[in-house]
Amino acid sequence: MHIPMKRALAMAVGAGIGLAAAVPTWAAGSLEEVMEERGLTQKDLLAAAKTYTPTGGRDEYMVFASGGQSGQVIVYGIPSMRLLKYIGVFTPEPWQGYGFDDESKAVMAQGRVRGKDITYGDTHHPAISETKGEYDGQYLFINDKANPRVAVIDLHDFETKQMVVNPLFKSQHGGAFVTENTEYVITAAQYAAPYSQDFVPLEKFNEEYRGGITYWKFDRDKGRIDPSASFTVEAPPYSQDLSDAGKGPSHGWSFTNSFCTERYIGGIERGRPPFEAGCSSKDTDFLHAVNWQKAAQLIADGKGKKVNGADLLPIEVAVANDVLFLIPEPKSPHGVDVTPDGKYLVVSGKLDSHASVYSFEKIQNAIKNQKFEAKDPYGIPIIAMEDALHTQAELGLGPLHTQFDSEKCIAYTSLYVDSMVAKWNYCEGKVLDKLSIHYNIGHLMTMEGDSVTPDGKYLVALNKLAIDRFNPVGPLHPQNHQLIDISGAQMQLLYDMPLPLGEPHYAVAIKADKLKPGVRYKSGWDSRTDQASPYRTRAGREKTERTCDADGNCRVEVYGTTIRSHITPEIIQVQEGDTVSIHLTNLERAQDETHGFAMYGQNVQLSIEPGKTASTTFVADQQGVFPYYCTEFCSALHLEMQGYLLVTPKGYESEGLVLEDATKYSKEDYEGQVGTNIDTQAVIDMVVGYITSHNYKDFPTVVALVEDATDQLGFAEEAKAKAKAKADEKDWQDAMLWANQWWQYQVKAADLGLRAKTFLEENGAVKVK
Ligand code: K7E
Ligand code: CUA
Repeated sequence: MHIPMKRALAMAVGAGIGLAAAVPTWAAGSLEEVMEERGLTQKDLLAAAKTYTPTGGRDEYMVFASGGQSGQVIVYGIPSMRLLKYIGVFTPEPWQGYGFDDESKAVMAQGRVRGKDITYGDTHHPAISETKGEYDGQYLFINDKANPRVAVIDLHDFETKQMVVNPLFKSQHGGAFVTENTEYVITAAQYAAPYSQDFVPLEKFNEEYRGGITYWKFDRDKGRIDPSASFTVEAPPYSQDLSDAGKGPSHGWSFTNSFCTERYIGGIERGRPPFEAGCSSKDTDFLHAVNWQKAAQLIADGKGKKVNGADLLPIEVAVANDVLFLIPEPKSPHGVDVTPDGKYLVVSGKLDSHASVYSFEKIQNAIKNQKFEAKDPYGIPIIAMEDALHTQAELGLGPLHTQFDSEKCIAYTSLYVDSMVAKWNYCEGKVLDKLSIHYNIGHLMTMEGDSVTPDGKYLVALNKLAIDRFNPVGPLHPQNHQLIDISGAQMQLLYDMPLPLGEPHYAVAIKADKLKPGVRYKSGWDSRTDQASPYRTRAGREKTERTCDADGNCRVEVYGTTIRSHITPEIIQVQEGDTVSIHLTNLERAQDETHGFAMYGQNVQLSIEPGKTASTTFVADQQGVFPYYCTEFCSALHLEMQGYLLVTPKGYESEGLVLEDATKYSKEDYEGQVGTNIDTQAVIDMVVGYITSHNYKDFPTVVALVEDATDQLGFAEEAKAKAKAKADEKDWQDAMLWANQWWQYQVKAADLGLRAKTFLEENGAVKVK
């Protein structure tokens, strides 16, 4: 029954896998013909040439985009705009076992709010960790607006490692923004609320509702936020919005916008004008400037107070120590962005057609001279706008966010109402170019645009609406990321990418070669704690343990393994009512040989990447038969990667039945199989001969494949010994089955060997003497 597979394998090897050199036959039409047929212009072709990435090609930049209401992070490449990954963050992501395995459930449990599981997030602003203001590619942070949380993603494996819940806020939009060396991750409250968890009437809004800005201490050695070393600077109940950290000369400071400084509290149902009127009646709101370095010192000196167990720097203390200042900013501001040199801050008011450029130096002079125009109702000094302003530029309608170019003084600002991007000079306040986008741009992003040395090159417009850009898919449209070439004097639109996930809000792009993700875990690794798993299991050490307490509550612990193409154990028998934990270690070392684990009726789905140990725990509360299997098509015998959980009724007694195979094998079957195995070995030897006669050690990919193939051949030897032993006993049934298992390992080794050989052929390996 294995003949076709065997033949195919032998033929493929015999032909030396010549397929790679074949020329595709569909490319018959000339460029002109294709252009005419598809109605393409020269400009389209140029755009295509700038984005098209041939098979095997890599992108220059990697983008981490917020998945908005999906609670995820989306990873894609630039310039190809090819999607690479969704990272489960605040939302379960079954493909990754996220929110299903015990290890990631423990991460999600850190994000509980008032004891409740929150299984979605409203992600807004991703931030890459920085060293001296440069993206270092180690960590990614992202906030949840709806529930005031921040998540830490390790870019070593692109997995979410931690969630922290803000102990004071009830929403948190302005985050995550990192300081120059990722000392802190900054988040700001949005909708003011009492710090207390108790009911406080809206009538006490001015006195008891508060905003704030939180500085989450990041412990780089541990790769985790340390809540005990984090603190919040108290702020009035203005709706704090986006923030940015100072850099260079302004390092040590941070800046946070606000809106609704009217402190309007709505109430249409009480006959009052609505929020949107009451929150936009003044011509200016307040930019908050915070000396966080001094704030941290004050907290360390014990000048703060504990609220809900967290360190808070009260407004009075902040004001008395020159930590907190306000500066008027025009109308309903949204973005605040510090320029790469750290000298200026660009602020845009949604209801103002200008972008306002504030000078950090002027702000500092005003503070030094104690030159304030007034104090706000909470006693915070207000620096007059004209004392802080460097310049203003009339950009267009609805300016929101600003990003920077590699060229000095050049910035790009999104115009929400106009649906345009404005390129302008913020030193001189002069508009240089404008480009229409589709439609209603929110954030925009240049390559490494938040760092001290932006690369420019490309810009992505993160649009709120797609409307008519794509084939219709019902009332809920995809999002639209538009790629724009900004390398020339004039911006050129290159590509529209539909994103079928939540509203993107913000994205960050890093030079791809700064990322150094691993391809496997150390064997038996808990990827969420980044430590060896207490449940790690080695080959041959698989076991199932059942223990019961005095009350007769029983636990079954299964220590299992997965490797192509079997799950050990293949039969798990428990009793109705048992709590069952299954811990599986993927023994593979080969790149991309992930195994999954899904089970009927128990909401179980694991993703076990090479080296990982993942666990699932459930109560087997109903008797029955529950098949389980691997969910990744990992080898030719993937479908056979299966097993049974048998949940017996309480007190079940075995009837003493014997497991019997439905197919019987003879001595001839055994000898036939052994013959095949010997032929297969000849094929393997040939491939090995090819590999070892070339400089394969110069290719790490091939070295890894060879290691894995060597493992498989080791298993083949073990199976061969078992087959021989059974043959000596004249147990032809088991001898045949072990001989077949021996062959299965050979096939896997041959598959790996062929992959290695093809790689060598395609990558110019040379013969060694
Ligand atoms: Cu959508 Cu930065 Cu949350 Cu602006 S935010 S658009
Ligand atoms: Cu492992 Cu399919």
